[in-house]
Amino acid sequence: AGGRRPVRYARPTLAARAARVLRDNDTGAVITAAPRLYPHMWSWDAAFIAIGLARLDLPRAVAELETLFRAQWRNGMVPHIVFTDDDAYFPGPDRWGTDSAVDGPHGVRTSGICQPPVHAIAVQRMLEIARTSSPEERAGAERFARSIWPALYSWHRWLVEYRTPGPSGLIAIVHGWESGMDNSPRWDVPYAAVDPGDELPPYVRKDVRIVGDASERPTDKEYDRYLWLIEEMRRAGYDQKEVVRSSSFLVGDVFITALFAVSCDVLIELGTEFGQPGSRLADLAEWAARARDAVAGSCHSVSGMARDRDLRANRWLDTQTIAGFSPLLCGGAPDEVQMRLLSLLDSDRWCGHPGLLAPVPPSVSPMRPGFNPRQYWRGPQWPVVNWLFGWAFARRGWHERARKLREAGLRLTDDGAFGEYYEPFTGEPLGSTDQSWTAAVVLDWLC
Ligand code: 2M8
Repeated sequence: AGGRRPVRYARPTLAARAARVLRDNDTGAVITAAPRLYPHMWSWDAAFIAIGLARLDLPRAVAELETLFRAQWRNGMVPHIVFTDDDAYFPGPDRWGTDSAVDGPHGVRTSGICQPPVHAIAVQRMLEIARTSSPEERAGAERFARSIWPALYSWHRWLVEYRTPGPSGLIAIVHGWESGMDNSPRWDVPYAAVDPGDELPPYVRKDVRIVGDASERPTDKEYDRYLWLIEEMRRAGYDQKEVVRSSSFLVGDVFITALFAVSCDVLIELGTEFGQPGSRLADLAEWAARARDAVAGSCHSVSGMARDRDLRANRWLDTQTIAGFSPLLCGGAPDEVQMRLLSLLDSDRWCGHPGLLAPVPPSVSPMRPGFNPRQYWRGPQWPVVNWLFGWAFARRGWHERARKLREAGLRLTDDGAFGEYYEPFTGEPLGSTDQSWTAAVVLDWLC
């Protein structure tokens, strides 16, 4: 622990190392999210992994997303974990208890919640990459985009049908894990109302045995709440309507809503190109517009930052984190709000903080009380999040900003450790090393 970073790899070596991480994490069936800590397939990790793999082996990238979508639930949900038979991760499939869920998939074991909808973005990126390659790769990617489109559409429809409960129009999550930012301070207030009581079946964490320093992971108290929410869902038989009605955690997630809006746009582009039904394209346009309005409508009148909404307590959550910049991902906020967000992002409260090793936006502002530079989603920098902002900025035509984020991301990751997350001041890799999605975004930046 602690530390300077002696090594800086030159780009070709860094690319070779990133490729090796993806190869080494390949079990043959799936590419695990990380070698020891996460020995299964995670939903949004798989999307980023497919982007990185598209540079190395397009058929393998296609297979990865096909594996994920084979586990899609019959109601359309794409589950957040597709389990391998490795039992080194907790909670595994037995604890989730989804085998008897009415809408569960056949022949695979999965968790019972979802993760951010970035899959359409991955498919489009794979297509772009394949188009710079051979005619066979190009044809393969087009075949794939066409064949997966209906499944992507039904995944988006599920989010609208089951997860847009309130008048805010924000997409709701029923577990912090669905946000992908597990223990972000975004969720502290709603989690405070989650009371595990004394009915929580006993359990033993495995993550803290793998990550040497347990303080880089969520606390036991947080885990009790995570596990209690699973218990509630189990009791509801994973019936989505019932889960949304009864879960003690129900929060409109502005970051997911922004990603959903832009992913709907991407699906429209793909669907238009591949001749998908007009009625479905119209649905997507309507969903995108609604989601964008919801994101814009969440912005704080003074700071401009977008906010999550606690749908149980009916109030905005003012905690400022990286998710506050969500309108920059999808657009739709008034120009003046957008300008304010961009200058805030550049300021010393975020990317311009003089102490940062690289100007990558941290998960929480280093100036915020409670910022913790080593603890998971409470301060460290996450290369994938940086990739998402860079991708969105390029899409919005902000090429110079996109280039800067890419350079910053490469500066952060040129130690070649492919950390799950990084200490912003020293650049120390934290959590797992050889994390697949970190290797994948580095590959995308380098090519
Ligand atoms: C982390 O989440 C899992 C639970 O889903 C965990 O801590 O056990 C998050 O960083 C999440 O965003 C990520 O998808 C997952 C695998 O990399 O790890």
